Amino acid sequence: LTDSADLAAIAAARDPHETTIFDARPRLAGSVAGGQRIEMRNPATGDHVGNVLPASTPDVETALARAQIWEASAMERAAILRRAADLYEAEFGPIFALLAREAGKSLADAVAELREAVDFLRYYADQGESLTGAPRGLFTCISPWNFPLAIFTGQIAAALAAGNAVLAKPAEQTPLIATLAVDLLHRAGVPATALQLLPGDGPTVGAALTRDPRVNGVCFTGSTETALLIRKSMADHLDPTAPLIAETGGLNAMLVDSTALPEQAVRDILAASFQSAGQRCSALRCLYVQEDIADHLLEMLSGAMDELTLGNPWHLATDIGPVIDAEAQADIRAYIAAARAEGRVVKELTAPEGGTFIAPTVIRVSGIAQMTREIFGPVLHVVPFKASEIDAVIDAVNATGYGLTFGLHTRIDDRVQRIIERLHVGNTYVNRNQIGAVVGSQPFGGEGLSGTGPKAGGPDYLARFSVQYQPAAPETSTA
Ligand code: TXE
Repeated sequence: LTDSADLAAIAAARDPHETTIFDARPRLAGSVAGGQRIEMRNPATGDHVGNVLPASTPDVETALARAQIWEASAMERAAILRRAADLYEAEFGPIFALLAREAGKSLADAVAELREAVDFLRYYADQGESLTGAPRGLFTCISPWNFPLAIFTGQIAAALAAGNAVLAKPAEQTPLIATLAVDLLHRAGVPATALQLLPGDGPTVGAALTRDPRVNGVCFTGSTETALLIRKSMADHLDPTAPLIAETGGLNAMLVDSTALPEQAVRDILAASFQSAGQRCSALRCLYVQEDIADHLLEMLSGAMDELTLGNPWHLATDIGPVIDAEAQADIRAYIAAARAEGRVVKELTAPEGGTFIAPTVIRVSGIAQMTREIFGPVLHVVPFKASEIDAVIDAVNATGYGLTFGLHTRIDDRVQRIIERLHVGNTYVNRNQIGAVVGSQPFGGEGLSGTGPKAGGPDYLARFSVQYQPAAPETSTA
């Protein structure tokens, strides 16, 4: 898709949807009662994008009562998931439009996100064909707004490929994209009883779907706090063998030593910190840079940041769109203001007026401080270190308790080896951008507070969706 379709074709396919008002409502295998209708607004402009009718308590009961295990053969299920992948590709116009207008995604982000969703569908379809005799049941899939198509689809595709029935609860911020996706999956042939959609908020609809004993397993991506709540609720209400597959936050770092190629490091820092307005669990939060090159690297980074275009992600020239909503914006703004008051902001762009924008910002930290809070936006912390302090840096990274991604820029082979041995993170990237998952070739997942494993898009993931699966190794301590 990305290679063959040129930008003009993509633009033409998106444009008819520029003013379309989309509608989202529960997709149930029974009649919908619905709650209070909510208007969805474009985070870049405030424009009305669509309406959502959230699921009500009777709708949750309907979904639980009507759900049925998908009784097709593994081959038939795989064929339908592949057909869904084809439909996703064919419908890229409305998908890109919604990713921009509901989730604030730039065109580059939207293209990558559609690619990932399609890859998940095809990869799990292939794997499902060789997963024989898996005990099946009812899975609740709860997803976040930051990859409202790719993560939403990946969870559902894995659970369905393994033969389960699914109740999908999308994030409050992105029900329109979720509705479009579920409609495509149904059009491809997934039965209405095997996949039901329940838009609604986490503490009511989400919580109800993780504490009903008819649910056999939960797949969750979102904050670590919510993962812990879900785990507790499952322990109180569900069968003790019910699996929880959780993918949560990160406090990701990168180490750049004085042997790194500065142009390459700067390019990767820019993408890892600011792409998707920093709203990726894999995003770079804390850059450890060797003292003797720190000023030079920061100067280059600052120049590169000046080239970024912030604005409405609908425009093809935009690099960085808004953050997801006013609440996120206020939270990140307050954090930056506190750092500014302490004189620690070393670079800050100017945010456009109107939408929920946060300008990419660099904050200096002195001493090998250990970060404690994930700021889910385009905010990079920079910590200079001395050559003698490399082990201390890695210890600080491990001490956060999170373990999702780590970037390393160095030309010293022994150092790569030594650092990887010492680090506790799920995905390490050497001399490249911390891009996250590549389905099939670079499975994605973290340790500790970052998730339960196994890695999404990897060979062991699907087995976890077998409802009586027992992990071979002890579970990690959290989430
Ligand atoms: O996450 P929540 P939010 C991190 C990031 C961000 C923070 C909060 O730091 O700032 O989390 O984001 C549902 N029972 N990440 O508030 O609340 C909720 O409706 C059942 C990292 O969006 O965890 C949504 O569908 N479900 C991350 C989903 O959980 C509940 C991506 C995620 O929402 C629930 C997003 C409950 N009690 C945020 N409460 C990543 N790893 O990429 C909420 N939900």
